[in-house]
Amino acid sequence: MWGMIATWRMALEGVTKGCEMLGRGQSAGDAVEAAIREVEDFPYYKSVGYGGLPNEEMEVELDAAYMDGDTLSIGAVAAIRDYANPVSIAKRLSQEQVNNVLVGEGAEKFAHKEGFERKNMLTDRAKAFYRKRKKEVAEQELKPYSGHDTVGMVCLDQKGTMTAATSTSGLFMKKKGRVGDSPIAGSGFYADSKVGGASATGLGEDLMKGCISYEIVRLMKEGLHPQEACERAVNLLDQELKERRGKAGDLSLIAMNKAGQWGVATNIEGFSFAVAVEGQEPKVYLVRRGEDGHCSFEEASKEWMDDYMRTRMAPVEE
Ligand code: SD4
Repeated sequence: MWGMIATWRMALEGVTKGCEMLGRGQSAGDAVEAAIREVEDFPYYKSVGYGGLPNEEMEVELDAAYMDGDTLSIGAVAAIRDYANPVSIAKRLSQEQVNNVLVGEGAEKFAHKEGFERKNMLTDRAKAFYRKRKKEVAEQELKPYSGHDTVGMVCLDQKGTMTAATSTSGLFMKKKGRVGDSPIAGSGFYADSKVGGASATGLGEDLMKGCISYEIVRLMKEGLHPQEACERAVNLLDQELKERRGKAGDLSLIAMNKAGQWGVATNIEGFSFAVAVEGQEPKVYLVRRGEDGHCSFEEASKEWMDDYMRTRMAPVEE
């Protein structure tokens, strides 16, 4: 059995590519990296890689991570600028004994020495979004961009190896140096080939409060199906945050276990994800959260898919 699950519709092309690799018997490490690179390279996704939205100072600072569920090796970069594929740098860092997580200039130096592709990641389109946002309510509370798009993936290969990886430009207009959950092990991602993996998207500051990806893997280890594990973890964190802080940020999670069973949960409207397992084509689903906190999903219609691309690629009205 092999499979792959990822946050948001935008992961579909990457998941498709990754699954072709998995079907040919390639490793979960290579498949997840190739899948995330696909998303990083596409200029119209505003929260990942090239074309990602800038921070307060109009710089694109990216976070990314990679985890190997066999060895539990982790690699991550945070607030890295001017590199095309942060996920590949993270994967490379996971092979080191120490210095696995590098930030800012240190991460850039490492990437330069290792010969990774440099690229100015700030597009004219992202600049236009920046100017537009500046004009809008200046003191608006910082939250994930609507239809926000951090990519997080969990992958299972034919040999039973599981990996997880993430890539994001984080929150639009974040402070320089701000780091979200995506490069933080246990919060934005976690993978253990003996159990399964999980990955998150949403408000990093709140996702971190529950170490939520680890929590889901822990629940799967206790025997819960990925769907149950995701719902329990998301609902509990949502409830705790509301109780203790009066509100909860966006929390959306995907997970897969070592048998290729998968699950998702969210506390928002409009969360989508892409998934494929051996014998099942990659598809995009939309999640609906019921009153009882139970999440159901249905395949995205052709109209929805077309509309998604149309809005992503529409000119930016300043
Ligand atoms: C962050 N979790 O940096 C990310 C943002 C995100 O879709 O998921 N956007 O907090």
